[in-house]
Amino acid sequence: MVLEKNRIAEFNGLHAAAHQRKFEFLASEINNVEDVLQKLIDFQVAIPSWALGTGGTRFGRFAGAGEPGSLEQKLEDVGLLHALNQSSGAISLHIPWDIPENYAAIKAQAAQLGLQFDAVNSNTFQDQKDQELSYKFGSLQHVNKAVRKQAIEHNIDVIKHGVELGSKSLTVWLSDGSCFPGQLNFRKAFQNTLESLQEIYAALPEDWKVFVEYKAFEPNFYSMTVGDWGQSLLYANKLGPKAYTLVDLGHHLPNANIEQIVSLLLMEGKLAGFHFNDSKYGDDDLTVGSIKPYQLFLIFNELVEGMDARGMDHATDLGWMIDASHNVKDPLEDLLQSVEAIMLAYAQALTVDRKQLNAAQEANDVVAAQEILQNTFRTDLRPLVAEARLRSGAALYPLQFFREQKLREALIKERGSKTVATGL
Ligand SMILES: [Mn+2]
Repeated sequence: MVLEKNRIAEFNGLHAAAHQRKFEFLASEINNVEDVLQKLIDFQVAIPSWALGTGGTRFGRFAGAGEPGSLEQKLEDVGLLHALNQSSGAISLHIPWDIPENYAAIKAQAAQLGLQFDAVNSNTFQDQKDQELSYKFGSLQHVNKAVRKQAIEHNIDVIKHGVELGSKSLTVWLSDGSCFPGQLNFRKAFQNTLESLQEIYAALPEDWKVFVEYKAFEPNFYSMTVGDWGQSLLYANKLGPKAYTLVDLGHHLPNANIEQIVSLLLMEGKLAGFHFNDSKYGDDDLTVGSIKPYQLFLIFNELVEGMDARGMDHATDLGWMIDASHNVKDPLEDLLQSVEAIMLAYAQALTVDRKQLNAAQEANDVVAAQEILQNTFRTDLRPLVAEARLRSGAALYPLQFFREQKLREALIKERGSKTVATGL
């Protein structure tokens, strides 16, 4: 489904006057508002190919209607999101769920929709139909060298797909670990994993990066071989300058101070980027900002501070991606909400008075420091984010547009009500 530009312009016209009043009031309160707007316009969040269908749990899956049934339709969906918010200009593919049959055609379609190919993702957490050896007891860590070799070759194969598409990074998330004490020799598992990663690293093209993602638990419940940021950083440091640590918000133990982790990884020049989601208990795959919006703001606050300290470009120097997929919402509506939450937290972080905050920190003025952060967090910046969308040709209110214009209904008409997207 292609969205005609004039439909968005018409919608924006209806809401322009009310928006303008709110924006002008807000703009008068913000220093360097034009600079902030440009940063919001430049910022893009990648959409993973597996988030476009309704997610499931191990108990069941309740597929929605009009879900994309092919890679082409997944690109269409991300193109639709991008047309609505102009902030979703990239797609992240999962191999082997989304192997292109024709690279040139897929690249042409993406270009037409204004989309880039973000990091490619390997999969050694499940066995594929025609796979020779099983990953039941791990992949890159496996005690059997032949299994490790198969997993290494898969990762190198994923890099080759990425090269064809114009991706520049490989994300490795391992489900490797153990479920019971005594099952694994931790040191040997680490060494095997490191050696496997070294072989994958050696296959990276010159201008590529590898992101080592960590997760505290699940599917293994006693130990994970890349279980936290310390372990990931160990691998990244041992691998070399093209290896980085990737932070997935849902992959921590409860109450972990993620903003501090982010700050220190940035300081070390080893932060790859983000997988955004939210959770109440652990890896719940919920909509970004739906449970802990203040934490999201505090993370962005450290990101902006840390990136500025290193002279980094917010839009291009880290990888930004949503990684969430759950059971009960329309996936496109969910993604619109997630991108909005990310843009809002980023806008808040951009408007923190850093001079004042720094002065409060230097003076041990704890109360003032808290006031500065919370004043910013409690300021409603939604008109600022909407203005950035307006200026980039997106819809002032993407979710409202999606519903009023009955876009899901149009997709169901086109694709049918019994389509199931590949993925989790
Ligand atoms: Mn992730």
